[in-house]
Amino acid sequence: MLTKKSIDDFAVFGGEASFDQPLHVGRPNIGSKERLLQRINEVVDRRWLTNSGPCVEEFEQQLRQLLGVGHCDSMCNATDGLQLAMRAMKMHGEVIVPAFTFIATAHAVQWLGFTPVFCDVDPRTHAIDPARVEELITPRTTGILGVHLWGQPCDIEALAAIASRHGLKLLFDAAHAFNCSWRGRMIGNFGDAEVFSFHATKVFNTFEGGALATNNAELAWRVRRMRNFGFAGLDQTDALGTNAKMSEASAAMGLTNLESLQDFIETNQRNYHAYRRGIEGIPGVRMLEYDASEKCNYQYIVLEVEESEAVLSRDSLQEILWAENVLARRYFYPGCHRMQPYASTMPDIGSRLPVTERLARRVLVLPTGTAVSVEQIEMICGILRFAVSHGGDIAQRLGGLRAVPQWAGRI
Ligand code: T4K
Repeated sequence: MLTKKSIDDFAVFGGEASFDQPLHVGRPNIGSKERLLQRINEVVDRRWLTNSGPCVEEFEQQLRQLLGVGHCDSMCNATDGLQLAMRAMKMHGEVIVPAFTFIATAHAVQWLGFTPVFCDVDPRTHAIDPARVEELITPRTTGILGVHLWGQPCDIEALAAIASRHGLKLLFDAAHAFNCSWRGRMIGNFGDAEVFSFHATKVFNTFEGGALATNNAELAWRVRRMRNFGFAGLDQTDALGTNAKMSEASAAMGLTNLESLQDFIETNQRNYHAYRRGIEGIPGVRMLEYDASEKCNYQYIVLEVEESEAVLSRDSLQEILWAENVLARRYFYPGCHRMQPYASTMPDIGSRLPVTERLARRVLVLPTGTAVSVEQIEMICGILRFAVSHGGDIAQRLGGLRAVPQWAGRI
């Protein structure tokens, strides 16, 4: 129950915070601690800690089954998985990526010495806009790297058609899309390959980790070798490789969390509906809706704030929430193109990325997952509703707070 009666009660103005502990976006979901510790015990007893041990083998087999895909190879994280995929697919030159994504997508391309070419996104889904992709293709383009942002599949059909028309490779960054589907088929089966993240903050985690899924046997074979320094036998490498292997401890976490995956998703779904009820009708605040006819992990609660209607900006709402101990995040502000090294090498690119620029100003992501209860969500929504209903006064006071010089309290 929201106890705030006037705007003086907001923590940002000196009132008591609504939560005594911080609520994080991306608090890890963790399955049975007993099962995990039992598995770790077995790992230690076996003295087989990494390099395709039995936990990794079993984990990969379960992933293949869950996704209905031919090959699914674990990785130490998704960033390395993306790099391995691009190298194994023989991409080079320019790779088209959305500008509105986590920076890892762009950095993976740049790290390989290729050029990420930033593409604008669809204002409705926030995913790479196929209509814009085609305009960016040059003779140097070798691939498209789409991102299933927030777990919503890209326009896979349109991207596949463009890739095939221009002879380009098609890779998907599926970091957010584990256990999601497109037209009834699991993500992991599309493009030349798809890469998942199992980072601690994802719906399903292996501490750090990821996986590359593909139905291309030859590509999978190349990736598996590259993942282990390029070894083709005990004493020989047959190509340049790196170390992108998952450890047995991470796979033990993966096996344990797979047993609870459906519980995590049900909790996320419950939270999503609680947020929908709580956000509905707040002027200027819109929540991203997932397609109920597809499998979805509901891991991200994504708001868009229209300042002219809410009277408060997204940043003001974030400031209010943080003071209340709700650590809402401005993912993916300010857009990859405005982060280094890209901001220096392509300083004027923002003008052709209007949707990215707009979303980077408007999007706010709220806490969910097994660490957040429905009561807490109702409280968060209550804070937002109360703040927006006093938007004018709050904006004025926040403006006043910022106008006070740093030294003012000290004299
Ligand atoms: N592609 C996309 C589209 C991605 O979103 C990501 C990763 C990648 C590729 C690359 O995947 P990996 O190589 O990581 O497998 C976090 C994650 O570090 C990052 O993995 C994730 N995307 C991104 C969306 O979120 P930050 O910079 O926001 O992390 P941080 O440290 O601020 O943590 C977020 C919140 O989670 C904090 O409030 C604290 C909380 N937290 C975090 C950790 C690690 C916990 O409560 N416990 C924890 O153990 O990037």
